[in-house]
Amino acid sequence: MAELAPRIWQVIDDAPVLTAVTHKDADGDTLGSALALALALEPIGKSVPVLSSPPVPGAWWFLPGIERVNRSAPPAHTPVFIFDASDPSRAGAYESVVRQAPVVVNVDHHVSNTRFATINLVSTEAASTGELVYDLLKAWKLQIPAGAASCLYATILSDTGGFRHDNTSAHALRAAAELVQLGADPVMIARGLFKSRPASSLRMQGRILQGLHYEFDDRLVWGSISQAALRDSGATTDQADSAIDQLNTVRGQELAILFKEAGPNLTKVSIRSRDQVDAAELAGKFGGGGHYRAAGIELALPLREAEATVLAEVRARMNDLE
Ligand SMILES: [Mn+2]
Repeated sequence: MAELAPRIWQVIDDAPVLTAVTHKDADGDTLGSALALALALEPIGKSVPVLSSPPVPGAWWFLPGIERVNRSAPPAHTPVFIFDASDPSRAGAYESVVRQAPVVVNVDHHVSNTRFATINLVSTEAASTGELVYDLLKAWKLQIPAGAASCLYATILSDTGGFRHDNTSAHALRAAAELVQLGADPVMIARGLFKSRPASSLRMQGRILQGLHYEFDDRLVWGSISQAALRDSGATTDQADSAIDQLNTVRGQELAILFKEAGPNLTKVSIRSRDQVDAAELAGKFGGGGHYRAAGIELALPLREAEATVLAEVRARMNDLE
């Protein structure tokens, strides 16, 4: 950080316009990081368009500055900041914007980051990518406006699962406290993150919970949601994302897996593990990635085939544990 912060500042200093890119299927971390950079740099005269591969999940409506996302076309020949993305393909529709940029700054905390950029600020110690953005803004001695503080607080609250995951470090908690001091609104953000689900998402969760499978003495819990079940409950695929956390609440559990049918030949898989299984490594077997205890896969397979493929590997590993 001490060495990279001045180099990254040089990029900003030299450019009147900077493009901030999130990863596709945007989450609170990637959006909060991009928006915080925009909100913190605007007061010093920078223009920072924020690009996020559509459709941007509606769940992030409460982030300050969210209305500016995708408001303008990608500007040409500007430095690009990309947040929380392990490789350029994660930019989705904006991959070419990243690939064609003269300078790319990659800010991320994923183990799987390929260090693809001109400058790579990658720290797996950080609870959220936004925590790194916070450290940058502090290193640059920039005034952090209340809106940016809320965005950064949201990255930490969301990536630590409300201060429950193993990335809940002293540094993350300290950053959160300092951000509240700077005007971040913890009640608004907690409400936005945890108390703003559409009723349809609760109905959909009911469908998932009813159809769960318990194997290996409840140490493996898995379930799936089909497009038909999604339609019946009135929910969308991105609303299914939070259901995985409900699957991961059984005492003595090692692995929770949720299969989401995203199309006739596309299945999204969410994995949560406890201690004995490396979720990132498991996901990596199928071209996915993530962290030790939380990872994801996108498989170009129909739902049932995706289940069979992943579960064969999973059961082999669960057998090895015994
Ligand atoms: Mn993240």
